[in-house]
Amino acid sequence: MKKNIFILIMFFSIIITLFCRAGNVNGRDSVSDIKIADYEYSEIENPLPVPPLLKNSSTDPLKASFSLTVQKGLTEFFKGTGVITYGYNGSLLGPTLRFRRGQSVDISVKNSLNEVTTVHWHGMLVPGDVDGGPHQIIKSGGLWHPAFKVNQPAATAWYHPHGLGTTAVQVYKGLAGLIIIDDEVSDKLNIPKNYGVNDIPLIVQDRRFTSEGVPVYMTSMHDMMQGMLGNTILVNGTVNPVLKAERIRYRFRILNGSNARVYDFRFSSGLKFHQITTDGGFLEKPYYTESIRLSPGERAEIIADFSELKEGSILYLKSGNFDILKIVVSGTQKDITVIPEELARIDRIPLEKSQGDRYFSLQGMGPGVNINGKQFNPYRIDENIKYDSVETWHIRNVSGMGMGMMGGGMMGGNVLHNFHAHGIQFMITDRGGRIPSPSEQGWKDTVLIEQNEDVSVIVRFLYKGVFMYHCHILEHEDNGMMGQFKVN
Ligand SMILES: [Cu+2]
Repeated sequence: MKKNIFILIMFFSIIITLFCRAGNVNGRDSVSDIKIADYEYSEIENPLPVPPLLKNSSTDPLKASFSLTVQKGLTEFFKGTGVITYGYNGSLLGPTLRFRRGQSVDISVKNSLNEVTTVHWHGMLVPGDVDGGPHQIIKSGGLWHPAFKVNQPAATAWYHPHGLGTTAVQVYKGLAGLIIIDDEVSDKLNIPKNYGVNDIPLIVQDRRFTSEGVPVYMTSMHDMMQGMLGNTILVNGTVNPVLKAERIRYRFRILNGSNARVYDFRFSSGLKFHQITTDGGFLEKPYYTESIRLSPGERAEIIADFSELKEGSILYLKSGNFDILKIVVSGTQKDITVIPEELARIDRIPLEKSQGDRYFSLQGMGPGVNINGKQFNPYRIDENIKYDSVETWHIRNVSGMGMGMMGGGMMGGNVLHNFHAHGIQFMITDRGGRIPSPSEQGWKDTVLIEQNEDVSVIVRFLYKGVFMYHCHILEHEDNGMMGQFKVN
């Protein structure tokens, strides 16, 4: 009886919250008059754009200076349907920032939006006061000048807004960009590294388009539960992208920049590829596989070898039924790159160094999602951690518990969460009682946790300040599935 009343209360609170938040990204429609396209809106193909590298205005090789403006713009995802989007230094997404290990970086961020924003450097090891979480607000018209030293291995990271309760909608409107970190290890590897030529960034996001080609946000009950899932995939902000490729090896830096969708990337032809990195840098050895799973916020670099394919071959990078990127392979270009047997040495933290355990229970649903029974409170520090200490964190997704009826049917079964923490890179030591797959045996800052699954990670805390930990399904984060830890 009690359980039924609880479910009823949850149901009505979800409905109310949903109606308060639902609508067009441009604030036009109500839920009832939106027609969602149930097919890919258009077949017109577009060349895959590559985000430009942002110019470093410093002449000192030990320094890097960048300028970003957060702005509003107009984007035609489909011809003749201009819609308002957000971007950094442009109307959608942002330029790629390229840092070198050892560099002192300063960034000038101007907020030209009519609302507050923040810029979080996801995957960067930086102190809490420049991390760009919900405490480092940039007011409308305001400026922010974070500065930090890059001291971490070569990796692909990214930047995106992280305002209180506004992360999901601001990312959905277009705010996201890549960060590339180079170091001596990446210099020495003879892998594809010519940005935009054989080293291709892929920012993969899904959007829900109406049958008129207009993106809409939060139009169904599912969106509150599982996060916002789209009906169309964008790569680097473009629908139906095509890459004209040579018959050589390509490195793809894949970022799952979606709000809530989990992808199982594979090639349509069954072509196997080498995964070479996880979120925080190179694996020790390439992992030869035919698919890779990435949840929101996660990154992986892969090398695909097209040299054995026939002239004019067409293949697709796919996930489920989605064609994510069409690749047309041709040409006779020579390739001097290799797939090395060894990539990097990883300084693993020995398990016996762990000085303590902490437990994080990802639970609840819809507007009630929480961690350890608590929803986010910016004025509360949830975990106090000693600087330079090593801990084991045990993260559990218990969303399904006691929710049999709703979890099984209407809500679509498996409730996924993932766990991202700022200011750290961790190593997964245990996934569901097993050692993790080779695909996850590198530095991570975001990890997918399926329903009723336990994941343990070991981590050393080398940066001081207040940091967030949260579910990176952005609607869950904004609904309060987030906490704060303080390293001191
Ligand atoms: Cu979640």
